[in-house]
Amino acid sequence: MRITGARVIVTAPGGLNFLTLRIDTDEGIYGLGDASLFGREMAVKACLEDHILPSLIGLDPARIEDTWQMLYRGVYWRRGPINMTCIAAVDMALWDIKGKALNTPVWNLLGGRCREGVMGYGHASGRSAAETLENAHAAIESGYRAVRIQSRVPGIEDMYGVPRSAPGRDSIGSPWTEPGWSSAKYLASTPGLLEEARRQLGDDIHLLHDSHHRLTPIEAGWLGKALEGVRMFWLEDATPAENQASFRLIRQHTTTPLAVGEVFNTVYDALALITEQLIDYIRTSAGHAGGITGLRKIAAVAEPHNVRLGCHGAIDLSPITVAAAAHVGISTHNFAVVEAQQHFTESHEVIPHAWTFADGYLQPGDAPGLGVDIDEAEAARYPYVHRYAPYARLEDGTLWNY
Ligand code: CS2
Ligand code: MG
Repeated sequence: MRITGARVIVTAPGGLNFLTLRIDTDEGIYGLGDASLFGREMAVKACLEDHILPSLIGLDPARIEDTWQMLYRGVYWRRGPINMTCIAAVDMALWDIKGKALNTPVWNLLGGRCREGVMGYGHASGRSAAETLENAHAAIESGYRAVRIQSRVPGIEDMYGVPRSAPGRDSIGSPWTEPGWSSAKYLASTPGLLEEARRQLGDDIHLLHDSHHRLTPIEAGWLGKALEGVRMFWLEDATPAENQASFRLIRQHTTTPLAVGEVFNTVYDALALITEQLIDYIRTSAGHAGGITGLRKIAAVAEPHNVRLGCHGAIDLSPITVAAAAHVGISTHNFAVVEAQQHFTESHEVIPHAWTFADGYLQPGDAPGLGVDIDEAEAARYPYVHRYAPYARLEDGTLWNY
């Protein structure tokens, strides 16, 4: 079998941009990969079309590891979100082709099932603690056993860390500013929110929370310590993690489990965090960390260090990345949970898939390959939307971590 063609399909169901890579072969089998990268998707498209896809023509699609190494080591400028998202898309498409050619689901090629289902966590957000907890109850009634609790901070106008489309303040066309962030106000209200969530939701529900990079390491240590009585499943992105040593400081102050890594794209971004057991969950996704191959490399390093995968899965990652998470999740021992935020209906129509989510668990399905497709007529109904993630600023106007 040989690769004969490759192209990128851009679509924006629900206003969120998905890039889908399709790789075609001389035996009529094609594979799909997710190349979405919120806010930088056109850079990924250019990198694929101008630099990577031409180099794939004529290659044997069965040589997944060799192709991955060619695109990783063979390119002088290694790592980075754009490069690794390109590699991710190619990798997912090649695994899809291999499964289709062998008429078996990718999870079977990865070693078969090692669990009955992949636990997913839902989002419960709101403009107040009461509204957030109402949504948490609703998420649990819909079947989730794990819920991320995230509320607007009293005294701060905007919700943090969730794409917002308030009329006139939307991110379409130019960056918008999320003003007035105050970690003091956030720290004053968050322990109470999560204590109330535990009181209302009981001990059997896994509670997660995302600080979304907003805290300093010592503030993160304080918050983790304040939450120990809540017994969180995890506290996510407590502080920006470029300086991995920051987590040594946090670890000294708290036993609250820590999750980090949705913005990481190789194992090297988290090597100290993993090998020194400074975190408990690594959040890298197949879509941004080099695909299924990249994710399995991270999982292999993480396993002996008691770190488990908790893949990023917000709705700006396409249903194809959800499929990859399901295949890796069902067949990888140290996989704990996947973010299973509900996609827009139109996203499922554009990208039909064999994976299902019910009663809190994701199932990859038994379709050959990744069990995904793209309806290009549907995709054409949702043209690209030039949109940005917001800029966060402190009360004094200082530019802060989004
Ligand atoms: C968040 C994401 O889901 C999460 O954990 O951090 O919503 C994140 O803000 C977006 O995926 C960024 O594109
Ligand atoms: Mg997050």
